[in-house]
Amino acid sequence: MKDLYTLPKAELHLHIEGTLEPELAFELAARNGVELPYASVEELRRQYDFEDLSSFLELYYATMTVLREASDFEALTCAYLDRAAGQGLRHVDVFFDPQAHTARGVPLEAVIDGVRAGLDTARARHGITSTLLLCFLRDRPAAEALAMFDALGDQLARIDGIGLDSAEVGHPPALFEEVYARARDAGLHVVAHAGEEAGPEYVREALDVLRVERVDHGIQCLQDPRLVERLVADRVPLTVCPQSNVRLRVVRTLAEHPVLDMLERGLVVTVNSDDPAYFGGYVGDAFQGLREALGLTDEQAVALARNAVDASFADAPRKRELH
Ligand code: ES4
Ligand code: ZN
Repeated sequence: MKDLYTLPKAELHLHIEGTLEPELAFELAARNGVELPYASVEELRRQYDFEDLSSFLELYYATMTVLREASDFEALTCAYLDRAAGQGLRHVDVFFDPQAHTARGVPLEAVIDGVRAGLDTARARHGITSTLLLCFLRDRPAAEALAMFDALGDQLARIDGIGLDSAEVGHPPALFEEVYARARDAGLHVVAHAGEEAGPEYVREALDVLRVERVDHGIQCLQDPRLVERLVADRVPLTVCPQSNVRLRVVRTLAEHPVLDMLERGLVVTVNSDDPAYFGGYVGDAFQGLREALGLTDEQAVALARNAVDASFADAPRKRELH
């Protein structure tokens, strides 16, 4: 059997703020004089028993307040990539949540400087290539997303695409039609979370109104056979995150996760870690978990890894190199 930790992999659904391990959170809290409402690393880790997406997001946003300087974002990004390099990561399309930082007075430029510096280091140190995707928070007003996009200025050239994340139910994709149109006009890649907690209609809207190239999560498409047919026919990649789905109680157990059925039905499925510091594993762990819980075969593992390279935003020569 293949070693799933050395199998070369691309990761397409990874929130950089979701790679913040408790140890680094406490280190940065001390450095920046930020008070975390927990006495220790252990106590923070004990909070990682989530009811649903919103209970996770509450902790996610609270803990990331320790990130204040460009150097903090650089340390975060380097730590993630050093770790993921040891699990076979070769390329990553990285999400970040700028509104969660600018709302606290951290300049967008500092965030991008730090993350980009970390990505450059990983390229030099590990040969890992990457792109950077700016996510809008869907539970904040669409006008705020639009204002941020219009104010990007010099920063526009430093991002490769946009995404849409945070609390899904009640915040449908169509609210963000305008900012997606502008991003597409600017030549950016466009993706969106849809069908994580909300139903297939959110996936359809992301495709029809936002015209996304990939759907993040998307697993609720299974409630609608005609939508599944469409996703198969149009070869729309889905960035599935099995561990995340279990930890946020979207799926009861890993053994019941539909990801391999989806693959066998012809959906262009990829496997990703989402917020690895919070959900118990990096991308190699995600593959290994599927082997242990679902009997992932070597052929399926190779198919998933190949789908991720094809669906990534790596440039064409790099994709050929990764094949
Ligand atoms: C997220 Cl798992 C998930 N879903 C939606 N938004 C997010 N932001 C970070 N992780
Ligand atoms: Zn996500």
